[in-house]
Amino acid sequence: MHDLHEIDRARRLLGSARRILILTGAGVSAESGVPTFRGPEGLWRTHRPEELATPEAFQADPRLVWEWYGFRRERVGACRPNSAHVAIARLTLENEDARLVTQNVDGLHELALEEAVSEGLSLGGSVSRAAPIRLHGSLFRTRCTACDDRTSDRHPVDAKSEASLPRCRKCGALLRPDVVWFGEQLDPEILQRAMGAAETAEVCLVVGTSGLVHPAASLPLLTRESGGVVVEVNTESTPLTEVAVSSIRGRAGQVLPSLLAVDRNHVVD
Ligand code: BV8
Ligand code: ZN
Repeated sequence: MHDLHEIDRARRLLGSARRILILTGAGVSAESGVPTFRGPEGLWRTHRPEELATPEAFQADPRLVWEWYGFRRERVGACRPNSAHVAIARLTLENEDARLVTQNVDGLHELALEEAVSEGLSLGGSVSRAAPIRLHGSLFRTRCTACDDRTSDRHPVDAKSEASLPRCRKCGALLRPDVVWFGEQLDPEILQRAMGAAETAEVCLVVGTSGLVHPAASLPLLTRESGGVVVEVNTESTPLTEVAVSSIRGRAGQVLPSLLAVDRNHVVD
């Protein structure tokens, strides 16, 4: 059973804070059925994600890499946001000083936000501000390898042959998934926004990340260096546990609804 004392302490920290940064990783989508990177299903056939999610792998065998992204698109396309995604969407709609930064490319945060808005939960807050800052791109977007045209694309991928792979609607060149691969720089504007949110946050809530991939894993350190505190939710301890003032062992879908259901007006100091 979760450490209720720890959850209560974290609730107080979150309840008395305005400027909150939420940083999520694959663990927040685990209960939706999305395989994590380091979890048991992280392995795709005989390839480690770090091997396939590289420009070198795409250069060497675009058909194999597209087959992997096609598999993930199909798998993730059948998944629904879970109660952790919903709790986060509500907090970012309720509190205009809350920011969501995600490493996930599964689009489940966006789906949870759309549904919260359609349930009338936008409470006049601007939805665009509540939208997740996507550090590593999206499974459901493509980018042209020649003219850099970017577009959303939820179609199944035909990776039977190189000739059947997705092509650019503008110049006909080969498309690639619009994600950030290992060894590639993140979009500077997106990284700047994420670092800005980390520097000004009073609390950085880190949910379901192993904290091994940079620069994402350095954002909570930035919050701490800027005088804020780190709260972690993970089923296991991670390299970020030692920088957290509160680290809750539990599944995001079970912990976040109670952790974030903070009535801002009645938080007793
Ligand atoms: C870059 C998109 C400039 C593609 C991804 C500094 C030190 C060391 C290395 C580096 C460094 N700086 C740069 C590097 C290199 C590299 C890196 O970090 N390598 C790692 C492996 C050591 N970084 C880069 O290449 C970045 N680019 O820095 O450019 C540069 C370049 C070269 C050299 C210097 C500078 C680009 C990184 C982005 C790569 N793209 N994704 C795709 O998805 O296909 S990363 C991808 O993997 C995800 O987006 C995510 O970021 C990462 C997986 O991590 P998690 O999401 O945390 O998932 P994981 O499975 O690991 O953990 C899940 C956690 O959840 C676990 O802790 C588990 O316990 C927990 N959990 C499970 N279930 C639950 C749960 N928790 C709660 N509830 C549950 N139910
Ligand atoms: Zn093109």
